Amino acid sequence: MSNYHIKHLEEYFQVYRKSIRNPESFWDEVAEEHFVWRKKWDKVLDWDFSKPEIKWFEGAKLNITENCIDRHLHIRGDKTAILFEPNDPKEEAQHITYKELHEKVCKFANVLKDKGIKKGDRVVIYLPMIPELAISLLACARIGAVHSVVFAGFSSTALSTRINDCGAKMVLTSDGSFRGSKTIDLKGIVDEALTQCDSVESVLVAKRTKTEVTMEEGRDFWLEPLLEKAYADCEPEVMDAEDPLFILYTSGSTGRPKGMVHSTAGYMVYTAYTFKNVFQYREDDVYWCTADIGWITGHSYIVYGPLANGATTVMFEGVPSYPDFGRFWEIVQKHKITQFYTAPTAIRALAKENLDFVTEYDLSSLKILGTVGEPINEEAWHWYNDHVGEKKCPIVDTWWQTETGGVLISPIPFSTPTKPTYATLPMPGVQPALMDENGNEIKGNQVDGRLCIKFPWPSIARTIWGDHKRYKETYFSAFDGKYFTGDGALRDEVGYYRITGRVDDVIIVSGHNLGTAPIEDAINEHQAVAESAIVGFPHDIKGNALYGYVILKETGESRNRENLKKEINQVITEHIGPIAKLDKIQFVPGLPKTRSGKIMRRILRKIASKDTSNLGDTSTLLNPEVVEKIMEESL
Ligand code: 6R9
Repeated sequence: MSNYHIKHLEEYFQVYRKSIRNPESFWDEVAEEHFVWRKKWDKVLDWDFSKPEIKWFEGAKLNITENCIDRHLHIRGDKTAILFEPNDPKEEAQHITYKELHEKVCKFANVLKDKGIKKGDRVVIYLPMIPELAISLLACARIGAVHSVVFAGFSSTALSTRINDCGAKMVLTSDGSFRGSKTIDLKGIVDEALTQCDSVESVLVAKRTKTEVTMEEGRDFWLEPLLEKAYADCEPEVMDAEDPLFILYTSGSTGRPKGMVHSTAGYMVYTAYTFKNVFQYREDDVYWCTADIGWITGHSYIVYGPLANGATTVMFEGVPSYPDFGRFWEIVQKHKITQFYTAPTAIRALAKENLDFVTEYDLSSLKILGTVGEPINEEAWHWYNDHVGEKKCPIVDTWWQTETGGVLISPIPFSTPTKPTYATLPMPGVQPALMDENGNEIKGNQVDGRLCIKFPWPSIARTIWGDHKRYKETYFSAFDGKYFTGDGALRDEVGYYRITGRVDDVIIVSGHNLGTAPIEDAINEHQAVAESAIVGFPHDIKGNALYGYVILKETGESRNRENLKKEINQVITEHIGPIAKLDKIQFVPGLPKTRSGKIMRRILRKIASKDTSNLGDTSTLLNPEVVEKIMEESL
């Protein structure tokens, strides 16, 4: 039996049981067999959730880039490591082999060293989805610098807040970025951010859009000429298992951003292990995750997890709607993608368009589909399954968080039977628990509660940069001795988990915290509804009542609004019960979303309770104009 690659359900249960009975020997074996170490660990795990302190593979020495690059050179040096698909379909795709990746990363690492970056220094990366982005993460890791990627769609304020929080010495950026038909002036945004930052000594600028930019003498340098001169080999810095690998700020749908710190060895072992199993990766596969490397999904499942497995990983610079809504499927056909991993928000957007955009392309190379980021509603799940997977590709609904580093709950394709809207079963080594409001664990099946994890897994974030107290308060204080995810979940009759949404957003209905997802799912079943979001608002008599924001499909626009409201409540009554009926329904043109596609319910809640004087941090909001519109027309 191989611990590393699970191939059927029976094997999953065997491996899972073993991983719970003796987590240390389980992870010891995985780490021993599948990675290269400069020195093995003295102890597999040391942990105390009350402090909290978590250490995996203490005493081990390694460099993650040796695992992601060097060790592949002899066996798959000429294999494509990174397949870059540009924004403009007319521009040629780039195939970067493992050998080329090695050279590029080494050169980049030497440039960083030349500019004074040393082990432990923080480097903020504000780059579009071009190869330099993936290469820069690896270059930092090569020399032990701590990278902190800021999604290149964030504003200058969001950028400067993050630079200051981690005290970055350097910023990596580009002249501009292409997104669909738009060109964005990234360097200008960096310049503006840097007026607020003192720690940054140098800025390296990659050339992409060839737009004119201002270069500040002594601070700003073009990357290319430096790379050209750089030496093509760079000895990897030997790191301790627990040395920080990167800081990544959570998307900030609630309050001030938190710089989650991930360490080296545990993160590597867990992302590689889950990548292999969740995507059943095989040597000749071409794997594509559509996320941006600015999110944890991109870190773990575009860069580190795939490369640690010697995979071919696709990086796409553009957007799903350019030059038209068939772009994703055109890419699947062109590169014969085998695993395709995206977010429900993208699926819903594409499902709204004409089906011809999908059927026009040959998607027969696909074997496995994945989703991540928010609960996937039933309608979107079926659309994905029927039209993209043509009913032959299992859908892995992967639940996890920036804080967890890797996937915690997901089906293992071809092993775990899937069920729409269910993330199904925990990964080996992961021990979920559902908790009630009084802090007791709810045992048994067909129950719902707050989702906690009872035992550490290797890639759990170790702290919040500069604020360990906040780390403890946020994740380890709500439930004694457990990591609290902030999500609500239910466990069905066979023990499958369904994530129902953030518990801050939960509205207690008839003693049950149904979560926002199942109610929204019901609303979305109405044929005129494209998308919806519900929040609670104070109600004189009931204490709490439901307010629904509903986006109509084009076909619903001409319908009588009062009738639609009745019908929507009828659908909710049928699916959930009259208790979950909405008191107010507002038809809206869009929903406020973070740039990673998550609904900012905090804002909707404020509008519903007529408390709009201070909307909090909106610097990561994708569509501020929608908020204005919703406020104007609120009920
Ligand atoms: C990986 C990522 C984390 C939050 C998480 C949960 C929601 C993610 C989900 C899901 C239902 C899934 N979430 N995956 N909800 N089903 N498959 O998205 O990290 O950006 O930190 O967000 O996203 O609410 O707590 P992050």
